[in-house]
Amino acid sequence: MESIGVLLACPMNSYLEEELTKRYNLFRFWNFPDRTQFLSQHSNSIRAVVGNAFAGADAALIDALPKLEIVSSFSVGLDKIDLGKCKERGIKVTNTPDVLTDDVADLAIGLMLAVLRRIPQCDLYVRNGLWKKGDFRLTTRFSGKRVGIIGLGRIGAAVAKRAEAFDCPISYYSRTKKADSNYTYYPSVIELASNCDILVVACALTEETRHIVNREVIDALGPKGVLINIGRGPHVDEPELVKALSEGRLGGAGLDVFANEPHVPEELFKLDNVVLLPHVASGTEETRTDMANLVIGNLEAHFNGKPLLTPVV
Ligand code: 8YV
Repeated sequence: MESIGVLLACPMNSYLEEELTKRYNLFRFWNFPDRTQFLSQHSNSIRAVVGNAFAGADAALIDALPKLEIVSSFSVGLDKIDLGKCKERGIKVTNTPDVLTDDVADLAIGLMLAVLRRIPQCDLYVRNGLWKKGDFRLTTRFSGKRVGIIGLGRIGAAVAKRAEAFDCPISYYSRTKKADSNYTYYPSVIELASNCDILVVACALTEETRHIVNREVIDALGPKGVLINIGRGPHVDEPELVKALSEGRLGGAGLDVFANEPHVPEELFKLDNVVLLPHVASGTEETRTDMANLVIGNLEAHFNGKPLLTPVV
């Protein structure tokens, strides 16, 4: 399959890159600063794009690749891919569901504990020698807190399962009530936020869910409430979040994702009630290898005329 051209949208995983290089004629998009020139030279040989949460295949890129057959994403999220355009053109799309669910849900619980029990601050307290001067201040219990989840898909359900083990009552918002769930359903995010202590964003990013956490929702969560975002930055109105945290209208936040990664609003650095992570929820050796194997498996299935492993479109 040496002659099949595959475009890797941005650097994402060295094992994936090696395996793709063994199998395909791999173009690393970031090595070509003049993209117009690159596309005019190579567009006819590219039959697959591999993207991730940061760079995928937008309408312009799809339009520029007349031979594109498949977009295989190294992510479960599909927000960087123009799915409508892919459908129109008959381009297949795959992602990496399931393999990352446990890690992302683990990290969501980690963020809840980190924010409420102030784990990063405690660590700094010891490192900075402050313990010798006195005990760390009291924090807030996590067990038993009411956890509200936006989006009860694979990841949302895995967060719920873990939070249940901490005796947390679970409620959720989704477009429709899940017939097979015993958790409390709220038909609006405002109602969910008004009735929980910790609000978790775990839904897909679409036009409907962009800014699903807005000022009203933040105010409904309130000065004792905590927001956990393991979805996408644009799920949250970030300037409103920063304002609410700074003004004490929101109790705290644990954020793995931001509106304009890797840029994080600097106002957040000064705040003691936030824990900030560099989009690492799926970032374990084990999961990233599984994700890479899914990307490769999907490409191989496609180019060998076999059923895709995790088709989206
Ligand atoms: C990754 C993600 O951080 O799966 C997703 O949607 O956001 C993450 O797993 C990313 O795609 C890895 O580069």
